[in-house]
Amino acid sequence: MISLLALAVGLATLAFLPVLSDAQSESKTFLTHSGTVITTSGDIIDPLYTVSTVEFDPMQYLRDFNYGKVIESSDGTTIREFTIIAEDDKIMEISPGVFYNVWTFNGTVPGPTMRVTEGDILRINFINNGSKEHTMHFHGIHPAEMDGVFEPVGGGGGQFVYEFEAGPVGVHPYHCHIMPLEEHIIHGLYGVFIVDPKEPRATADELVMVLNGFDTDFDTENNLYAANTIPFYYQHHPIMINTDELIRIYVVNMVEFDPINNFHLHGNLYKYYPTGTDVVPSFYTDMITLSQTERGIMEFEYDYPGKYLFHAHKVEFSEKGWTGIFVVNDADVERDYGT
Ligand SMILES: [Cu+2]
Repeated sequence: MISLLALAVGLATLAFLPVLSDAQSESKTFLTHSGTVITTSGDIIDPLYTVSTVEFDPMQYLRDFNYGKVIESSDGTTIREFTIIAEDDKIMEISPGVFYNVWTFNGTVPGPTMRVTEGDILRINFINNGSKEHTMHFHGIHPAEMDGVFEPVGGGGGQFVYEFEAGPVGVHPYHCHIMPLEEHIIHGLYGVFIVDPKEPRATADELVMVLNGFDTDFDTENNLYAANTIPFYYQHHPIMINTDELIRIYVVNMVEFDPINNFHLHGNLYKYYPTGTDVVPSFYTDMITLSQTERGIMEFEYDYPGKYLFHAHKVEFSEKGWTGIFVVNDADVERDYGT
């Protein structure tokens, strides 16, 4: 009888083991095997229970725009409604063998690209299913109480409705604004917010690139860099575009710790619209430099088909993952085949 009881207790203990997989040390300071004391900026994942729980496809993210659920109000104003859920317990294999505790908006890093037109009312039903307080802070113009700074939303299902008129025109980041801010950003609580002008921009093949980095050993230096989270992804999976077709990139720099990032395009130059707030470009260049949350719109067309690199010209970043390839197909050849 006693042994049966012991077996039952043992089985019950086993049944609880998966729960431990979510457990993380809250300690910010720990002793390494060599005796060094390290202060971290993040939680430590227990490697025994590390299993990737996030699937992310950078190719799909590239051209994935979320326009929300459209509601026409009685005065003709367009309301665009979104539901955004924050979580902070997911594990992502961000590079082969490198598992990282990502904090997510709607399950991915970056969160969804929200897209509206200037003057639309943006309504976000924000739900915090994380274990910590989180918010959504948008760059742009809105009332103070919609700024996502002084209104922390508690974990375990806390809710807040952000509602404001979208503006100004441009490309803006959104991110959590709970302290320590650095920690909430580097774990992945950010995304892109595009406000289109009422008179639409010219038709183009549109892409979103969030430049980000990951500090996988919590020493406040990034170990990996990327355009859209996965290091080297677009080098191994080139982005297909066409000659004589306008390409428009909404680029947002979310790299923390390093003061600057940059974006160099090969075999071409691009028109650059800082923050996207003007419809007249400020620069015609093949290199822009971006500080934290700096962003803009790049526009270009390729005359010649072929394979072209794009990458950080801060070489350390490109060698640690922030690099990719455009394969430019000859549009005329394709048209000939099509007729
Ligand atoms: Cu947060």
